[in-house]
Amino acid sequence: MSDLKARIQGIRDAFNQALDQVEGLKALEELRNQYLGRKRGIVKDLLADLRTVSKELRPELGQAVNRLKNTVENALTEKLEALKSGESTGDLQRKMDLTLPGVAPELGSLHPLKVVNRDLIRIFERMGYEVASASEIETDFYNFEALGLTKNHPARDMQDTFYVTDEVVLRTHTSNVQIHLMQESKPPFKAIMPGRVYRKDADITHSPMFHQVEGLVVGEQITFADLKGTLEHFLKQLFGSDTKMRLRPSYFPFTEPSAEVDVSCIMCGGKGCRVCKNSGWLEILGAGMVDPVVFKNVGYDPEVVSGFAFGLGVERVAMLKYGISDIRMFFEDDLRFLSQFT
Ligand code: 2NL
Repeated sequence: MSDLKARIQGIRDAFNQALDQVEGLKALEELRNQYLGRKRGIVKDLLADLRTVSKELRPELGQAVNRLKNTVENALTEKLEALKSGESTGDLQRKMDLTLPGVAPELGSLHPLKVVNRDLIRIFERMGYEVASASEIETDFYNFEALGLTKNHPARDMQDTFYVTDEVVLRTHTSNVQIHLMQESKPPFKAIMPGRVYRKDADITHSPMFHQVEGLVVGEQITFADLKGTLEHFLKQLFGSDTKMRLRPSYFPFTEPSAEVDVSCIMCGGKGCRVCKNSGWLEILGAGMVDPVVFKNVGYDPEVVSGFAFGLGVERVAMLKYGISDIRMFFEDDLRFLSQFT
């Protein structure tokens, strides 16, 4: 009797020792067969030997053999799990070379219009201008009437307006912002108005939605010389200090006098090339002294205050700066185009 008990303890010790030495799944499978195998497993043999034990001792020894069987089964299962997880990290370590350089994530970049818009705003902010904005959907009054563009004014034909209702339009310029600003504040001030504007027009240089930056300076004794000096400084900042400026007389319904502002060609420096059509000059801005009618419409006394205003198209500047020939490229979200501006 104690004979069998001692054998059970001996088997338990031997199993534990053997299990400690198992290093792979194959060796574990062999150990399982050795102890729990159906035919000649050590534990099976023990159960068979139980039959030779007396009836009185059988229950006690039977329980001992069962406990051994459970211990062996549990230990084998535990070891199997341990080996499996160990094996998978082993696989990973083999497949992953931690000394390889990493893969850099693809970074996005700013849209070219955003870059130009930001540069324009910065130049004016450094001159002390504030940045103003207002709604892109505007009443007829703020988009036209207050600017002196009365209902039957011939200049309304200059702009192909998108109408929402008879009295509400998609703004055709950012000048609506100037009207709101003048109504809300007292001179002197200087401000720029960047934003989206809309006109019924579409070809390689016109988009039904485009971006404008307009500027407005109002105070006592603001002169045409201020306009000239400001714009010359602005254009040198934008295109480089060698840039030359030239003014040509022009017409805008809300300024008098008005001027078209050219810069020496940024491609050839003024010698003449394909971009400037051999003229040496590029048209870049429209500007002028604010018409007294506009001041009257916002409750300013044109005998006391004067001012200048200007406007430019952001797309046009970006097309010239980057040599882009078709305005529609800005709005197609083609990565082959956009990724060139990183
Ligand atoms: C252009 C020309 C211009 C203005 C915009 C303006 C606004 C007010 C009063 C007077 Cl409220 N003027 N804006 C003046 C001259 C030219 O834009 O070619 N834009 C793309």
